[in-house]
This record gives sequence, structure tokens and C-alpha cells, in this order.
Amino acid sequence: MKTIYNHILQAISKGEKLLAVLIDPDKMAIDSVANFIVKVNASRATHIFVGGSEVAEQLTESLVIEIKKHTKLPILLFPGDVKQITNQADALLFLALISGRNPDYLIGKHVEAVSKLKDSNLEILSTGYILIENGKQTAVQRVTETAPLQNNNIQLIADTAKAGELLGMKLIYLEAGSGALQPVSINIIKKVKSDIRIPLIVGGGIRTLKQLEQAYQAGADLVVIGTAFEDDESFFEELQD
Ligand code: 1GP
Repeated sequence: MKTIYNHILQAISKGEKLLAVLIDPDKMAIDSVANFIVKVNASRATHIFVGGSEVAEQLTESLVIEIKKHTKLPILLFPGDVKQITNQADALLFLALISGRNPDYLIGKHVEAVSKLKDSNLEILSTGYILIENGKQTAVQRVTETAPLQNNNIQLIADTAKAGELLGMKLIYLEAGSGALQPVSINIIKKVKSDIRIPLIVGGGIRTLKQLEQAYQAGADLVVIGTAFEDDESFFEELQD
């Protein structure tokens, strides 16, 4: 059953806030998964995202299989490339990098992905992915060869998100980049949230409970955290369910 998107909509309609733990297959050894997932399960996390900008072939599939052994949380692929797509996950964030103008990341990779998706059971969630400047170059910028939107051009960011919604995307993801020095600003989140009707994901550079709560209060429906957990797993203790 492809119910992940409906669950997200239902949770939002009840005023619930969602949290995804991002696991990068390039940084997580298979034999560390069991211990890590115990902490994820005990935390307020509602989803697991798996993906990274640069991941060796096959790593994603074996990691997803291992994660699944230890949790009932839905696993969503957050792929940096077509080779990270595996039918073992529950859903795929089918990301279009709408902040950039690189045709490969707007449509090219998606066409390539179709042969992998034809017989797949993955729930496919079309997602408008918007990269926002955070003071340092991120892996996404380097790999996609696109410039982020400037964080002081809030109208352009909001219009980009709205264009994604009007194109029929199911989710908007505001991304400061993995390990960003500063998360997406409260003002940006507030403005985008007030302009769109579809669920809003926010990620990149969120390292404290305060930043998490600020993102939620500003209007993020689902926050993604990766680096803070990679750097210090005790952060999970602050996020007990
Ligand atoms: C990156 O938004 C995610 O794509 C999470 O970022 O690793 O900085 O938490 P962090």
C-alpha cells in the first residue's frame, strides 16, 4: 500500500510535526546500523531518509535492507543519483532541483530513472527541491553544478516553491545543504509556508533542539536532520519520543 503521502497529509492536518533522520550510505557502515536505529526508534523520528550526493553503487540497497530489519519507520530514498534507487525502500523523493537550471536535475535524471521505476513498488513523491545559499559551497551545489538561491531573495524562493506546487509537485523541500553553517532562515520558511498548500520539508544545518523547534514554528511540516546525528548520537537523547 502506498500510504506514506496520505500519512504525511493526515499528520499535518492534525497539527503534528514530522522528523526524518537522514542516513548517508557513504557515511554509515552496515555493522553500525543496528545500534543507530535503536536510537532512531527511541526518538521522535517519524521517517528515515536514505541518500547522499555521492554514493557508490549497491551501497544504498544493502543499507536499506539492513535498516528495514530494525525499524518499522517508513524509509524514503533521497537520492543524489539514479544509481541510488532501490525497490527495497518504501518511497522515493523524486527530486527536481527547481532552484537550479541544470536540465539533468530538472528532467534528465528522471528520464533515466524510469526504466528502474517501471516494475517498482516504490511510492513516488514528486518533490520540488530548492537549494538555498548558506555561506559555504555544499556537495549538492558541486555535484549538480547549480547555484543556490540567495537567502535574501525571499520572494524568488517563495515563487520558486509556488511554481513547483503549480507544476503538480507533492512536496517542497527547502535545503540549506548537508552540514550547512546556517539552517534555512525562519523568514524564508514562514514566507514559503504561507504561499504553498503542499507539505513543506526543511533540512540542512539543523543541529539543536531550538533550531528544530524554530523550523517547526515557522511552518516546516517535516524537518530532516543528518549531520547532527552523525557527529554526536547523544543528540537523539534530546529528541526522545
Ligand atoms: C541534507 O537536509 C539534509 O540534505 C540534512 O542536512 O546533514 O545538515 O542535517 P544535515
